[in-house]
Amino acid sequence: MSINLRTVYAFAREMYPKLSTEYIQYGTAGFRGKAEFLDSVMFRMGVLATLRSRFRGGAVIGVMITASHNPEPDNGVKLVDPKGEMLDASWESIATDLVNVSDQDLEQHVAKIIKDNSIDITSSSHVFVGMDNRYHSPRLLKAVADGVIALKGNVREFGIVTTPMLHFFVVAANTKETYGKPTEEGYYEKLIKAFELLRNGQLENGNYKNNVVFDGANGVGARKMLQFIKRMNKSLNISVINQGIGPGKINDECGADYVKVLQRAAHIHAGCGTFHALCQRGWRCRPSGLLLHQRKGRVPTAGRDRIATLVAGYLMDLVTRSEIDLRLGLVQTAYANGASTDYIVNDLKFPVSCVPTGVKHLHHKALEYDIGVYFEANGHGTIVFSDHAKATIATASETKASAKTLLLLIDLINETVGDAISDMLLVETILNHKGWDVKDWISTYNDLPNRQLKIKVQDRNVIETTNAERVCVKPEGLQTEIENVVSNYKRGRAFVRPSGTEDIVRVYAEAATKEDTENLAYEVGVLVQRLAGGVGPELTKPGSAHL
Ligand code: NG1
Repeated sequence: MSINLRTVYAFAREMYPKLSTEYIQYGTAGFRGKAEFLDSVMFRMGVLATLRSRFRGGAVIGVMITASHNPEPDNGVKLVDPKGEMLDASWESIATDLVNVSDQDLEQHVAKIIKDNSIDITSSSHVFVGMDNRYHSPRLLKAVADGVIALKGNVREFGIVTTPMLHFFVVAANTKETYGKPTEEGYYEKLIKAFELLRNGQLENGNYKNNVVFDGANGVGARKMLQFIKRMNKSLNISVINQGIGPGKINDECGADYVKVLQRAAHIHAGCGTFHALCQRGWRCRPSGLLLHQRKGRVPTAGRDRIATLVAGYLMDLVTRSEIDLRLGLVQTAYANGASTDYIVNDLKFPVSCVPTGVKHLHHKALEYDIGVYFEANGHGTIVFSDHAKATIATASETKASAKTLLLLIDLINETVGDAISDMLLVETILNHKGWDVKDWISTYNDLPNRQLKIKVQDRNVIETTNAERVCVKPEGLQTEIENVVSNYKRGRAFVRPSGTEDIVRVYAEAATKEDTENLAYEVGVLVQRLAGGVGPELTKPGSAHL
């Protein structure tokens, strides 16, 4: 196969010219921005994925087109490495440079990547592409596919899928289907089979009832949930709201982020009658995040920390009962509620570590354990099992029922990345096994009230942090001022960090009471505005209006 790099330039010039000179960076969630400026970015990511696949000996590389929880006019792209991990950090800068180079320099730049990484450009390559249901995604998908074609790579388009589904397909293909079939059907099949075996015909137990409502946030998760329902043998009764067929927009006044960050009940654009009538539990979803909401009008009652503690406690119990010796660990970020960390460390006696925000950091740390549980700030989480853990569990499952359950859990969990649908099925399984309703679950510990704020500043990168983002080292003096403020509040904790996905600085605060939490968040927000170049309107003092 002969490849002429001139084709890359020709495609770029004719079809995907670079329209913006603004410097963009491959961040925690790949590239994100206004969709109208992303065509050239997508084309170049198609090129990069092909190079990466050749670099990795022809293994499948995934390209996901989504801006996840961002507003609808935004889109984004991220690459998935062969084992389902996020793109290796050493290639993030290659991605950044490739996207920022001018059209004129593109051909030479691609040649340099090939040379620097000793890539055999004539070898085979495979790229899987998926997209969310934003209206501009199909256009952007075509740009990615053209990037692959420009380098004569093989591209397989999956159309509208969730991000975790694409990770699943990549891993399934790269493991020669031992992980599952790399198709939408293969994904449903694997999860549903494990879920129904774990249910074992027991649909209700004690306080656990078999009805849930699923808020699809008008996103791709809603469509896929409907597909699940079609294939499930009524093993879980699910009503889907915000299906994306009414007037509602993606993540607009609904979804996990809206409910969690603003602490308001979501708008329900369809099927609201069913919400309370049917439901003891409501799952609020976006493609990645997950949140459980008990009743209409109430703020959320269970998010990532509750899920993490429920899962950790359950795994600990199964491992103990199976009489196997495995290293268990839970990975959190600074956003984890302080009360959850206390509960996990003191009551469950489960080892905990804290890492910076971003799935790649959590996933990486979780791999250090035999069974690593992680849940990201947004509720995005999963469990990873080492090969040693899998083999030990398989052996024990021959004699121990608890180990058999563990074995099925491995199949139920999308180990490749946090998957809200798989996580929901996992929680439903655990609650059913325990005979718990939401009240039982929530009563395990009391969350500290917490508050997040978004602060607009001139340049969010003036903020630098250390110690898993819990300490701010720049601008000078800000950390000392934060600590002074925090010391006035009982059980107070606060930190600030630049967002990796939005042009803002995030403030997190928690304290013993709701009122204190609001005041603490406000005070820290004002400090950020003063010391880090705030550009937004003045923050409203708590009590005077809604923040
Ligand atoms: P940033 O914008 O860096 O805070 C957000 C979420 C992360 C993760 C990424 C990627 C919060 C506080 N942060 O990151 O958890 O989901 O987006 O989508 O929710």
